[in-house]
Formats: sequence, structure tokens, C-alpha cells
Amino acid sequence: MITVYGDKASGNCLKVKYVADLLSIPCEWKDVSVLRGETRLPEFLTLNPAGQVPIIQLADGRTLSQSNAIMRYLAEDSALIPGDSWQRAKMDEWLCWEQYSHEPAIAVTRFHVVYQGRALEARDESLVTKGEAALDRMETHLTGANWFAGDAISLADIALFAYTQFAPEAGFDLSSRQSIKRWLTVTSSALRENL
Ligand SMILES: N[C@@H](CCC(=O)N[C@@H](CS)C(=O)NCC(=O)O)C(=O)O
Repeated sequence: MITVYGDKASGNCLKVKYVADLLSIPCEWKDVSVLRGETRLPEFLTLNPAGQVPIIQLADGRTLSQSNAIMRYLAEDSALIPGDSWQRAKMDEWLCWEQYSHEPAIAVTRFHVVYQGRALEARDESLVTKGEAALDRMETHLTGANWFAGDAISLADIALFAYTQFAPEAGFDLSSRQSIKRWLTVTSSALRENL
């Protein structure tokens, strides 16, 4: 049995839950609260010296961190990873982009606003600019495509869904972004069904 250490307030951790649920992979979930500083406790640091969730631990004790690496491990040989090598590379392109250009802006701004109580007017301007640009890029892509890679839901959609669904909490307005809104609805219902 795989153990997931995670905090369900974290989109990065939700990615792991979504993939495990979709693929019916039995996992034991252990809550680790970021807000209570539990990722920095010595016993957790022995599992992940980076002091971050999510991580998974296999029955033999091996551990794996980084949400997108964990999703890739859990989804190996499943329909969530395109069979075609080009589409698979496009999925990886979006996964890398999510970690560099989307999550650091939208997830961090959400953390400031929702969990640290920062006023919307006091948001970090450079993160807001970066987050708006990320959402614009997604909107442009989704105006010409249903999914991020290939013609079905993939890990790229799950990774981007994780924090885009919460973008309004961080003050990012999705109301004029019709393609993102459509994709959020379709992805959300896909996540409720098992593959
Ligand atoms: N790139 C990492 C980011 C992980 C990350 O930032 N985790 C946050 C929660 S979303 C965390 O554990 N923060 C606790 C801390 O830094 O002490 C991933 O995708 O898993």
C-alpha cells in the first residue's frame, strides 16, 4: 500500500489524490498540515528533507516528492499519459510550465490571500502579472483545444486544474475567460469518474 503525506488545502497534494482516485490506486492518506508547520518537523524531514508535501512512501520505505513526479509514477501505463510520444512530450511541456510559470504565481498568491489574510490590494504585483499572463496563455490554448495534450484528459490537465480552480480565491478573475471556465467544468466532472 502506498502512503500519501499531504495537506488537502494544497493543490499540489490534490493532484496526487485526483490521480490515485481516478486510477483506483489504494493509498493511505496521512495529513501533514503546512499551516501548523508539520512539514518542518524532524520526523517529516527524514521523509523529505525539502520539508514539503506531497510525498508518497512505498511499502518498502522508498519516498518520492514533487507532485508532478508522483503523478507520473502513479499514472505509469495509464490513459492519463498519452501513448503517442509527441503528445506525451507536449504533456511534459505543460507540466514543466505549470511548475515554473503557473503554480509559483497563482498558488503563492492564493497562499498569501487565503491563508495569510493578505488584502487583495496588497497582493504582490509581480506575481499577479505573472498569474494573469499564465491564465491568458491557458485561455489562448483552450480556445483551440479541449485538453492540454492530445485529445483526452492527461496529467497536464490535472496539474493545471489543481490551482486554476482556486484562482478566483486569489483575486484572479476567470469570468471573461470562457475557455478556461468550460475546461474547468469538464475536467472537474472527469475527475469525479474513475477511468
Ligand atoms: N514543486 C513542489 C512544491 C511543493 C510545495 O510547495 N509544497 C508546499 C505545499 S503546496 C509545502 O509543503 N510547503 C511547506 C513548507 O514549505 O514548509 C511540488 O510540486 O510538489
